[in-house]
Amino acid sequence: MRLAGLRHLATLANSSVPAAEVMPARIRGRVPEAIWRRTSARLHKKPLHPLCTLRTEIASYFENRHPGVFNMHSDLSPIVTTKQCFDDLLVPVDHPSRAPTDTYYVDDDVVLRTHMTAHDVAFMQQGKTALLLCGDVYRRDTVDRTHYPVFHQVDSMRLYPPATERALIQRDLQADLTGLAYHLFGSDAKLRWVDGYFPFTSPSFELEVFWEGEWLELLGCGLLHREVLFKANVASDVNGWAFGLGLERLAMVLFQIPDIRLFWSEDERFASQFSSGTLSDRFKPFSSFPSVEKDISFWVNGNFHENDLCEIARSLGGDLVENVSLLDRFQRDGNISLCYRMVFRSMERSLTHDEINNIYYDIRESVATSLPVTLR
Ligand code: FA5
Ligand code: MG
Repeated sequence: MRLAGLRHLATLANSSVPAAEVMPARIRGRVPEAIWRRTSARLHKKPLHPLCTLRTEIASYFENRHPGVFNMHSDLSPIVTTKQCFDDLLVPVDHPSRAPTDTYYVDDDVVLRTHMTAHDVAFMQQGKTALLLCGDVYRRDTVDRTHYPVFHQVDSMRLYPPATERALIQRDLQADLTGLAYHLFGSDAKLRWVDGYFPFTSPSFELEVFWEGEWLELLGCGLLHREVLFKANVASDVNGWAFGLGLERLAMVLFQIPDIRLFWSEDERFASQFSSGTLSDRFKPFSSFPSVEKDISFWVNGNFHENDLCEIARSLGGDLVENVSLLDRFQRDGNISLCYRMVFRSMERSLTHDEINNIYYDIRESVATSLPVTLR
């Protein structure tokens, strides 16, 4: 009964997200409260927010290039089934991305979507032949400047008339995407295609842009796998492409935003810098406040996963946690000892040592009681 209800929620293609406060406890399931609160933030729909600006910029690029072809959907609920998120997309049952250390499970077969591609099969089943989707996606991950457990993606899919040659579809896909990259980075941008791997596309590619001395991954894409099209009830002589890109890393580069936590800042000094709502906005850091570092060392007794430590640090320290990284690892008498450094910093103010000590001791206590480790 309970699972049936959740599955129903997960399959409502256009259901909007209930605010966290009204989300029944049974639906929150195993997802931490701090993560649930993010499901109602909808930064990609917040006027003048850099993620919203980037979303509309991408939508208008496709609208200009192919008038009336792509409709953008930005209000899909992030609660999906494991079938939508993984099975329909041929992600193997033992694939690491499905593990509870990487994915937020609401229940055994209901998750917070880890990518927007989770919606593609349902739309194809409804007969849609072209899509642009934008929304928040959730992944348990490490903690640093470019990783946050919630980020945003734009995903797209297009099916072609029966018997269209696959080579032509691939050329079309790559032309649309290099065009998008030139639109975002300027017509003199340096781009390259590299081979990629996704279970749901074949062949698969990644597009990279050379930016400030580094090749940066922009997006993943490919021709939809025959088996996925079959699951979507698409005729056997119809083919198409799909792509997905992460908005935060792109926005960090384009707007010069140095830390991914800033997208969640309520500080006026952040918002006020994006008043034009165009790609020409540039972020100037309001100031850099000093960091406070705390180390935690423990013996590992069982199946320890770094993401669990990061989750505890995020849950108790919130956005004050800037980085969690392994500092030292050694082995004695067959036992493994790990030492992690946690860096705390506010984007908005100076931290006091008392404040951080309190968080630090809460983290220690939670680690000692909920992870398979013995503190040293
Ligand atoms: C996917 O999520 C695929 N669904 C993309 C796709 C769609 C491929 C359709 C083919 C066809 P990936 O896990 O690589 O792929 O993520 C896509 C983008 O999201 C990456 O290029 C990156 O920009 C961004 N991204 C991934 N992980 C994070 C993270 N933790 N924080 C911020 N951005 C991230
Ligand atoms: Mg990737």
